[in-house]
Amino acid sequence: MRLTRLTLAGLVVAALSSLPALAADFEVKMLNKGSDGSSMVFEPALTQIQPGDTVHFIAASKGHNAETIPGMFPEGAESFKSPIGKDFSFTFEKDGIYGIRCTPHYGMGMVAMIVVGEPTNLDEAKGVKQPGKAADRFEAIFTQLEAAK
Ligand SMILES: [Cu+2]
Repeated sequence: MRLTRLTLAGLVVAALSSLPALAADFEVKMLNKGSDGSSMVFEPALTQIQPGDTVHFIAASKGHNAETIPGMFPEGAESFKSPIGKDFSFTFEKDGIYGIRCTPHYGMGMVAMIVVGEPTNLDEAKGVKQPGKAADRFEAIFTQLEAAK
């Protein structure tokens, strides 16, 4: 009896561990003021996820949205542009770097990056010309991404 139970337990563990990893949820807040005092930010600026994971963009402050930056997401991936001032969720399926901007505050540097699996389009993403403060913020995010490897 005891042996049988142990065997059963072993089978259950084996079955569970062979299941694919469950999809995870992440939050990115859209804020007038970040925790470090800088204004117009997505927080965190960099989120690394796996294909099938969902990111919830939270309208913690009013007047913001989340939009994929043209040329800054993997080929074949779906682009999006969320309505201003609303929470928005997106499930990322394709590996690569997704540059995200707040449409009204792009030039003020309100940008974020979602990296799904492998950063397959790193060179293309780095090559996108960024306006104003977005250039500095993305430089910092790319540095953070390098450090996270
Ligand atoms: Cu904004």
